Amino acid sequence: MSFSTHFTHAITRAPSATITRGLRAVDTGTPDLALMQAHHAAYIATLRDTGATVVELPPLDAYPDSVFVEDTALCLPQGAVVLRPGAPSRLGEAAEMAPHLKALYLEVMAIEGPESFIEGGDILVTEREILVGRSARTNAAGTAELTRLVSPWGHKLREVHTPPGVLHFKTDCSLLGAETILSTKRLSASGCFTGYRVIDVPDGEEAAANTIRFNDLVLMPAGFPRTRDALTAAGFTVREIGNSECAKLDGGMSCLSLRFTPR
Ligand code: CIR
Repeated sequence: MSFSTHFTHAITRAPSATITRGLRAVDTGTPDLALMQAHHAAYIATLRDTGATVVELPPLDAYPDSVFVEDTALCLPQGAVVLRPGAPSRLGEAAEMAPHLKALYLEVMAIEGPESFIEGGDILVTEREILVGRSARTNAAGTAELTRLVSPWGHKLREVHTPPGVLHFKTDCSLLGAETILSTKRLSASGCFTGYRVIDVPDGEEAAANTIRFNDLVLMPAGFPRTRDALTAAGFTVREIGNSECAKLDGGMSCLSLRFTPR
């Protein structure tokens, strides 16, 4: 079973009423909390449909973006690493996540800083390597510190680049299978996925690039029929989840969970 696509556990955090103050690159309207909660419930139910255990954490009003738990930690088969979000308003979210990882994992390490910043949205774990996209949130020191921590576990890191103007590396790509990546053309054109099988997101549906492969399902945002049809034709079992409210805050399928098999 591939450790990069198959998991026994996920952690999610309920959206807070303060989500209306969440970070966004462009203001396209205030997120509707009730609709976001409904989408979040559908997301969790879909993770559970695969047989996984989902740990649902309560809302954190002090951190408007804390529903996007992916940015707080990197979960690997050998242990977890608590990250250091580069957005100042999100830095404290990582410490809030640490005890929940310690409850499930034998080994939990942490990026210490003070100059290192790295968010989970910039980290794509594949079966053979960990790609880290340099971005406005993730710097070279963060990548170097992560490399020092996970190399003893046998992981190879490769630094790549998040396209300009794109929040996170994984805003534009996702792992669909051990050797298969879904990517926007603007990202795959950089050559960073040479050696993988790449499925390009159809033009105009770039916002569908952030999906998650979770056990036998691919969860993707609703409203991108050509991407859905391409994934279905490629043999994936797709579930569409409403993402209109998280999209207003530049969030998508991967941001909403940590996915792992603890040890
Ligand atoms: C932020 O700007 O940090 C949030 N509004 C969105 C975070 C999305 N997280 C992710 O892609 N992993």
